[in-house]
Amino acid sequence: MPPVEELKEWRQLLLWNQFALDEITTKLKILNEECQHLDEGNPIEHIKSRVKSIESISKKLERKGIPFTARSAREHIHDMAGVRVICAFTSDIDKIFTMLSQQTDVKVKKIKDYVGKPKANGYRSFHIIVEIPIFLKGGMELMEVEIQLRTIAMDFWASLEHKIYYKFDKEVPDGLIDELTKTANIVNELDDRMLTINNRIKES
Ligand code: 0O2
Repeated sequence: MPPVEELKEWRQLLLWNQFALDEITTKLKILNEECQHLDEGNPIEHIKSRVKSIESISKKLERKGIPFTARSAREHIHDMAGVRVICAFTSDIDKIFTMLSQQTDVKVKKIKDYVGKPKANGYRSFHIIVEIPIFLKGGMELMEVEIQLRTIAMDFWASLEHKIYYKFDKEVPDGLIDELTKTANIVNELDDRMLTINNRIKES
């Protein structure tokens, strides 16, 4: 394909991913506001979103041994549109997942439950890949979005771990890895205790 045409495909793909992010973010905001209206509190503390950078897409395709084209990115990269939903309590994660997955235009394609089954380093987060429609001038397109659902405590740990990982250029000394895993356990305990407090408040 001529370079100009390929560039156009990339621009379109990134734009469509931004549209998908806009759609899913609106869905999440509506659910949060409705829960507030129904006096059920607000399950979402805040939402972050990003379209994966071209550099990051290129690295991921290279790792997978797939050619760097917009078409193969669309087919093989499932987190080009990414949303991180930060909740107060672990119970909010289930609540948001249930509400979202019940919507008729949301198809859950993949679930990675690192909350039920944390990674060896202690990483906890609930990841889903959903497919949603976006409506364009020429018709409808189905787009994938990766949604990471996690508590404030899980996010705190993951953000610091991510920084450390890059600081050491992915070669984190063993002692530090152990320390990080221990802190992940503390974070887990903190989430459990916060949930217990919240349940007690609700009961009273
Ligand atoms: P960025 O900058 O966050 O986008 P797959 O898509 O199935 O081929 P992948 O991408 O490894 O495989 O999927 P997975 O396991 O769902 O992880 C994707 C994202 O989860 C990562 O994105 C991180 O955001 C986060 N993540 C996964 N494991 C860890 C971890 O051990 N520590 C931290 N801090 N975050 C983690 P990217 O692609 O790395 O980058």
